[in-house]
Amino acid sequence: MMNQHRHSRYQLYAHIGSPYSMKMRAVLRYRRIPHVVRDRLTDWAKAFQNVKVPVMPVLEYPDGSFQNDSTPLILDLERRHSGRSVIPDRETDAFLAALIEDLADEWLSKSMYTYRWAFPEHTLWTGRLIAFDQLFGGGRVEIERAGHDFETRQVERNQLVGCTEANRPMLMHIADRVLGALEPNIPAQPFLFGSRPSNADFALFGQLCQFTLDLAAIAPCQEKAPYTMRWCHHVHDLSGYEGAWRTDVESVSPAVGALLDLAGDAYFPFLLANSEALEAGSERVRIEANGFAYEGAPFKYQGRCLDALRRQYADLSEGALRQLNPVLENHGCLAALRV
Ligand SMILES: N[C@@H](CCC(=O)N[C@@H](CS)C(=O)NCC(=O)O)C(=O)O
Repeated sequence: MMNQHRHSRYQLYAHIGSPYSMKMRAVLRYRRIPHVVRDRLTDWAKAFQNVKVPVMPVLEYPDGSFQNDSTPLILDLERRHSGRSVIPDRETDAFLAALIEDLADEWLSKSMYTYRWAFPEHTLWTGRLIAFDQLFGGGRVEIERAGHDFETRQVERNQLVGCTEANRPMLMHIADRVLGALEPNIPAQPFLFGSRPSNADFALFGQLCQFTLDLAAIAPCQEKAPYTMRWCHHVHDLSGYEGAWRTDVESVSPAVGALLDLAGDAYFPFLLANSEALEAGSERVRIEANGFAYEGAPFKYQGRCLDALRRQYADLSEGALRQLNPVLENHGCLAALRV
């Protein structure tokens, strides 16, 4: 949608407590794409009027048009700006990065939401701090009133997004698996596909950087994964960082295999069950994995995620498929991608 306003820079409507906002801000900073960040509630109202689905972040382009949804936004920025690309140059790595980006955005996000909104002893604290971010002024009374309203709304959504008491063990397991995949590897190799950050690294970072903010997450995550938590503070601003994609003699980070195992064990079963429920018109999705269960409502958006991954898989070259198929098979990801 066009707008009369013209800016020389991108405007990112975003906030600190939004994982996808932090993902986009980190990509813009790393890529050195000139932008400003608009993080007040009053700014968002304008941004939300200009997009179909009112979710954060929203990016206003220099020509005055607006878009949101971080995954396609990152790809669009790749088309518009050269240099410091975040999509791995190897076709096989680019596919794995897209898969891991999806896992972070759609599955790790449920752990993030649970840590934030499903521990009742902490939600008032979080609501107030997010209201402070949104208002940044106006006084304590106003912040605490707004914080209470925000907390109430977000806690009510726990049921909808699957962050229930019954799902908590599974959602804590997902967070532990991701931290367990990254922590032993980050000190030697901070990124997944070489010494350079990819869309997958930024997506993981978006969710994980929230674990540095929320009371329920801080202590256990710092204890289990101190380097990964510290890594988040670096990834917030990699504007001065230089790295390279791996060479032919270097392998991907061992974290990639561990993340693919999680995708094979639980994320693909969830995506398949979700798509089946959508097709059958059923109101429940239920999976079991690694001794844990997850049950929730189906989502059309995640149905489209599976379709997009399958399309990307179907578009791979013969050479890429020869290399990737045994890897995907090994980690339990192949069957869901082949249709
Ligand atoms: N797929 C979107 C997801 C964006 C999203 O869910 N944003 C959250 C905040 S992090 C949101 O705005 N939720 C709606 C709400 O809070 O009303 C993306 O990658 O950008």
